[in-house]
Amino acid sequence: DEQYDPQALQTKWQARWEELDPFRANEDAGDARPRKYLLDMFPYPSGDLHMGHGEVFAIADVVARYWFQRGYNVLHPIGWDSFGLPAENAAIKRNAHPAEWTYANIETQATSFKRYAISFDWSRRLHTSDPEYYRWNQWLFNRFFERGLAYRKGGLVNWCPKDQTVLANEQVVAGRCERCGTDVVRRELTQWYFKITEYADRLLQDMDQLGGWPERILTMQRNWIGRSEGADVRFEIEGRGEPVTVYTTRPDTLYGATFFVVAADAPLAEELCDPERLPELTAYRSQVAKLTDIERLATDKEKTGVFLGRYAVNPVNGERLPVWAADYVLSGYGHGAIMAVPAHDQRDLDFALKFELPVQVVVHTGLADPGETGVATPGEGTLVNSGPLDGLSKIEAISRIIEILEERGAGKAAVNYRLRDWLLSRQRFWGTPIPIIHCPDCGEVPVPDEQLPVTLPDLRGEALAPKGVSPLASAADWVNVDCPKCGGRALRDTDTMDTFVDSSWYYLRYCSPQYEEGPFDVEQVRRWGPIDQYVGGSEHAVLHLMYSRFFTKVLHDMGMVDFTEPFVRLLNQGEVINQGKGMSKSLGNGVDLGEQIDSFGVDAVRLTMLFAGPPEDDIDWANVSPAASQKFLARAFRVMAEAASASAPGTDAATGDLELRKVTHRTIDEVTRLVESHHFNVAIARLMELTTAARRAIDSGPGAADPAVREAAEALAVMLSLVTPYVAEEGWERLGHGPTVVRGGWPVADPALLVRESVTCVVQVAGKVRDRLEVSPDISGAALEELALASEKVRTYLDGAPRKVVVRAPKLVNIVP
Ligand code: ANZ
Ligand code: ZN
Repeated sequence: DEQYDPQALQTKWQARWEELDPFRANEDAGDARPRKYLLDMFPYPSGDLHMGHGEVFAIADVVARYWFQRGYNVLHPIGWDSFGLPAENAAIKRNAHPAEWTYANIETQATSFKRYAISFDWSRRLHTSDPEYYRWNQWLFNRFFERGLAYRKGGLVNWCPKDQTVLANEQVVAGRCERCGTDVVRRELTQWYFKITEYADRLLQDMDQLGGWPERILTMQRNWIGRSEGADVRFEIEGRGEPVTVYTTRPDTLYGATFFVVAADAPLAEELCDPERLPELTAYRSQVAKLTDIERLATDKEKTGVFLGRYAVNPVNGERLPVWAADYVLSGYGHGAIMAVPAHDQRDLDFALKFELPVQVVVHTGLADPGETGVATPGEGTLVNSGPLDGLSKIEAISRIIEILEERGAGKAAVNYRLRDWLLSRQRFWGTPIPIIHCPDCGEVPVPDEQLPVTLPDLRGEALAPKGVSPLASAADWVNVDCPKCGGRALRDTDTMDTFVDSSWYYLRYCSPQYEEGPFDVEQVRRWGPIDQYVGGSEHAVLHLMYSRFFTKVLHDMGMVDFTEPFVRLLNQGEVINQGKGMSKSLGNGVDLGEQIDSFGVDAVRLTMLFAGPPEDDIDWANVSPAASQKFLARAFRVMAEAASASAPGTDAATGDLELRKVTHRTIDEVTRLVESHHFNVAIARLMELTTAARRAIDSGPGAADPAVREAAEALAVMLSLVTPYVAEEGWERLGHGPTVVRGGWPVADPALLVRESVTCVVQVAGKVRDRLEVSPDISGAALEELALASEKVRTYLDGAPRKVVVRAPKLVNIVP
């Protein structure tokens, strides 16, 4: 028979799919099929597709193709997240426009996606850098602005000196720019923000809808939101009319406060400072300005600070607390000031020991005196030296002190969040212009909806180089406009939006990508949303995945979507690494997806990606063998081809070889469950076993013409089509079906063929039979041992871990207690 020729199959079937367009979603309301919406995180067009893309899109494609086979009306769209810095840097280097590089790369990736056989509905393709798309970023910005959810404020922001732009907190990783790794500095700027903090509680609460998300991501989001409960306590400041409020999670320790600290960079520090000490404070502040929040909070950092020459008054005992300015208190957190309790807070203790401030124990924990050991005791205990709180436990003392503070009007229970508002402005060119006009008389005036989009001016090359202000500022005739309200001379806002705005709602646009009356057709989103399965990297845990959830909630409040969470299930794929390390130019261990495909064919590369392990695990390309995958595919191809030429479609399988039929139906049954639970690697192993069984039946069993062989080959074609669509299409066509295997129909296992013999295993404890287990004849020793030790009957005879377990699979387990 013919040889398996992957490249020939690719040429043939890619052209067929182009013609047949088999992956179109049907948006008609009259289509009664149940719908499924599958989404891959859309790519950034940084060049051609890389190995990471090869993995994530292969994973998602299995799910999509499974749903096609099951008869769903599937939405599986693709687009590009095409605004961003790299395009701009490339344009500066080549003296070109960022659009040239961007759209050329998009075409390259689109071509590669088609070859890679991903089941996209190409008619819904979108690019966020198209004015037809970013127009709606601006429209949404206007809605947020109207609702008070977009606002401008001055303050210290994270600044990347290399990219010459601000960064959101989420984009600062261990004090460095997430994109280029440069140390981030702090800068005072007036910037646009989205008020995500207003949604902090709902972002937490709605996590109970996210049972289909990895626990790890939920934990990261929970920590990022950082909700804590405690109290706001008001301290009078000597010589100042207004009290200063502090936030504390330990109001029970109020009697142990021995000093008071304000954030060095907060305006309050300057205001409270004794004029004589002002030069010292000013010098200190310039030092602090160089540090990021993370550095400032680091527990091992040497404590620094300046005494301001003032005193705060403890509201419960009237004690005078010296007021200091220090960097370990952050201006953007709580109220930017704290009561310091050195006995029970390590940072306060480090500070107290350095500056010789008193340490007062107020919670007796049974541990040694922190003033002597230098180790604070933050744990549970009994209150001492605390007047009315003495003898109470920590929890009791917290409620009691809050009552006392409330009675005196000196404080109240309070909740605090670590989450900050989303800093939106970027001083870069290749993004969505913020649709605001600054008028000297009317202030911030949104560009009226009917004048959107505000398109980017035509700048290229050097004009785009980072200058610390947005390149848009240099386009004079773009910047100078008439105020939409009063008609007077006014200026456009020259910042562009963080590109995470683009990706916060793209999944809604896919439901009606050409819609012109709004960002999306509400009716279509009602039909398709929310997304049944989202697939993408965990690097977006607190960025994209938090912002999208926030946008969805705002849109829900606007009455535009009827759900509050966008992604019902989330799958985070692992990384593709090589020789145990991430691929990089400097390590010289990069593997090129295109080259792998040229050498082994698309099917073999996809199979290798999916067979390497569970989708969540990293794949070390040094440990896998696309050549072996190709060999398997050649075997599967021959089984299908030989069955095809030996029998005609429609033969009655019931008359076929029973042994092979059992294998086929067991495989269908297991693969169905394995695909649904995303155990794709195990599903592939089962398909390999089925191929071997069919081969054996052809060579040394009933022969290729047996109806059971055809049945096996047809099931193989459909199941393989999820992973290796080219060889599956060819097999399916040869077996006499068509025009495509995409909707060939998922095979159904016959329950009568699933009964599997079992054997009885005897479990003995200390030589006496205590239980009997029905197990599969080919159970592994380890699995059998686990089963035996889990038996309730056995466990009543065990006291702790057994001393020894002897396993003779499948018939005997002997436990020595
Ligand atoms: C007194 C105290 C005593 C505190 C004690 C802790 C232990 P979370 O849980 O993260 O919300 N804090 C408050 N505002 C701060 C700021 N702007 N910068 C740095 N630290 C600040 O932490 C709340 C605790 O962090 C607060 O409770 C406060 O210290 C500190 F035995 O107040 B605590
Ligand atoms: Zn005006």
